Amino acid sequence: MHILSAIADQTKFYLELEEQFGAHNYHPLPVVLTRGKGVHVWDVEGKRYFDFLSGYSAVNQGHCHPEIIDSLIDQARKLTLTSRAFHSALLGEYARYITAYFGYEKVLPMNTGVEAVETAIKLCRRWGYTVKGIPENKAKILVCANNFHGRTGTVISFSSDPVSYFGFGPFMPGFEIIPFNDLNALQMALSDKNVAGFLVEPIQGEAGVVVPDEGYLKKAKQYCENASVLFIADEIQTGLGRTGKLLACDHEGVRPDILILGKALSGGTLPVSAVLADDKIMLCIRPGEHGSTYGGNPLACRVAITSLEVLKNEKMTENAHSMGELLRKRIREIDSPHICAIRGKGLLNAIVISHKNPEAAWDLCLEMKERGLLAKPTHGDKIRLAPPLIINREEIEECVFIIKDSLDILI
Ligand code: IF1
Repeated sequence: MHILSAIADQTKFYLELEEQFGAHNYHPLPVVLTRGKGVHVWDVEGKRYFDFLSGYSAVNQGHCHPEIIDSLIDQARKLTLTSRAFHSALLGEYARYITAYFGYEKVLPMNTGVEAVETAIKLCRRWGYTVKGIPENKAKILVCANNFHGRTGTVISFSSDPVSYFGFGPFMPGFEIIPFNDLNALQMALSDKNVAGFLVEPIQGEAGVVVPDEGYLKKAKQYCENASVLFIADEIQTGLGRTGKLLACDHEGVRPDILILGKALSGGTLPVSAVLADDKIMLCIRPGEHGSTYGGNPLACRVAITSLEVLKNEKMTENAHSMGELLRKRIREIDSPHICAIRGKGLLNAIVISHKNPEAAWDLCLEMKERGLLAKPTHGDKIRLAPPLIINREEIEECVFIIKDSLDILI
């Protein structure tokens, strides 16, 4: 049966509406969602699915978490935005809460993830000039091949993926791409005295959930320290319990000099991101030199506090750890010739599909959708398995059955 013929009328209507009036910058699965609760979402036909993408880790706490939504609504009725021209009663409270939560002296609030990455880059450069003494405009930031840090002009300037950067030049200078998980390459690159920072995803998400060798992050941090270079962790996707620790860096006891958070900081309700650092770094930026209209707004502050509270109170990080172990164990037991790898930490996982048909991973995702599980392929052959962190044992077992049965379409 041709795939499109299986698409019901209502769904078709919305797909066409988007196709006609929306920019064509995405290629989503043909499913139109209207409702979410916990680990589930429902489409316009009323069909229920397990969400194995979790908004790319923005809904770690589960869809429409009742306490997060209560905070959102309650605060929305009181005050939503002041701009930073005035103080709000919530910014200070939030700043105290999040800095204590992660153990830093200061926070700089932004909105989207990429804005927080931009902020970290500016902060690092500024520190490089004012503290490290790098000559003006010579600061260099090391990044990793196959990185994903967002979509702005600066950030795509150091992407190694042509799909992200091609046709969008000219590009921002001042970055050097080194291989990920390669300590020798890092060591060599650090010999340049103008290096101010090393920006890294502790586990590369978009690259297909690439987990570095044990000890890589710890050694990398040491090398950076020895070279007076800031270790900047992009934990936008890996942070907030996703990998079975509060931060992915915690797996190796590494404390980044600059920590970047986003996504699940609002439990999927609105864009809330943050940059955390100690005074000696953060105070390099002075009044008027950086900011954002919405950054640190009262609604975001209130929602972020609750999102962090429920993460801790409901032990979601611990659950991500144990459910992740179970998921990988069960997937390994499937023993299909078409799953050539399962990797990940906690509930940030990917399977790699090997098949003569290059569309196999996409077809498998369509089949899983028919059977009630939503996941999305990347780079053709990888499928991310990243449900909300509140998923339980029975649900994992049920989902593994769905994946196992769906594999039958790959003959
Ligand atoms: C898209 C991927 C995930 C991120 C890290 C910064 C950002 C992201 C480590 C920027 C964003 C998203 C954005 C989304 C797809 C998605 C993604 F597949 F592209 F790689 F999650 F894995 N740092 N990741 O993962 O955050 O500005 O979007 O809030 O289509 O761009 P943002």
